[in-house]
Amino acid sequence: MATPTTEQFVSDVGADGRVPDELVAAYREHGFVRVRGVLEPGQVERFRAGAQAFLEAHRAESLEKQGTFSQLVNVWQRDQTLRELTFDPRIGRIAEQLAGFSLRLWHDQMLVKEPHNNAATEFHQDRPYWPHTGDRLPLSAWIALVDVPPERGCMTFLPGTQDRTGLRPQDLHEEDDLFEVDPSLRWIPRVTVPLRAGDCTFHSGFTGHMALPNRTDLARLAHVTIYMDEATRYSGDGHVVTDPLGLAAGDRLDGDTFPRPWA
Ligand code: AKG
Repeated sequence: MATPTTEQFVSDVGADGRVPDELVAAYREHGFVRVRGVLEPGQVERFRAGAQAFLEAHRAESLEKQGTFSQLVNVWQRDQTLRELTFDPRIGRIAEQLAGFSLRLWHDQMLVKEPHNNAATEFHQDRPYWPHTGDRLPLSAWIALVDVPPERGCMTFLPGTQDRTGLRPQDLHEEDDLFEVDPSLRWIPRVTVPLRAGDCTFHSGFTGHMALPNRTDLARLAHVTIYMDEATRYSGDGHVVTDPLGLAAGDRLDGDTFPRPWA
């Protein structure tokens, strides 16, 4: 597979709220794309202010404690402004267009690389962490609420790795872990994708990716909405989102906890 060119994996949203067929084809081939301007400037300002206020109030509850990022999960359940962002119908419909099937919300998360955190999020796949079964390829919308150049911690992707299923979960604090799990991934050309505020990347749950350290004075504010196949069932494995729900293995992940407000 050839390394994708910028024209192949970057696009604006059309007037009809859809992305071009070529971008859908690029997502299916490479496992990630960048969509410019999914949020209008006024929305960026409002959601950024909402994210900053939520972070100030809840930073201490971060799931991640090692300084890679402040990680606040399912903010949509606790903040009306951020709920509007997670439920954004335009972003949800683009996710369904890319996936090619109906999606539910798995969870959202605010991922903030604090100023000068100087720690990368190391290469990993997302789906091995999740207690899912019976599903087709899930995907995440990683929405930039500030400009995210490489020095502020944008993401780097391993194109075409969305077909590497079945690997054990990889440690996102260990630089080499993904490559120890699958040494063939080490030599794949890497694509680094800077984002302007209001842009987002979509990446599949199996696409290998990392995020660079934040070496700037400004916090890297990202809001990630994670979508799963509507037919996804619970595998029975532990996860912070499903642990409190009293589910049995094989139950469908649906209902109000896993909504599809863009439908
Ligand atoms: C993800 O959204 O799947 C990530 O791994 C993001 C990592 C980061 O933003 O530091």
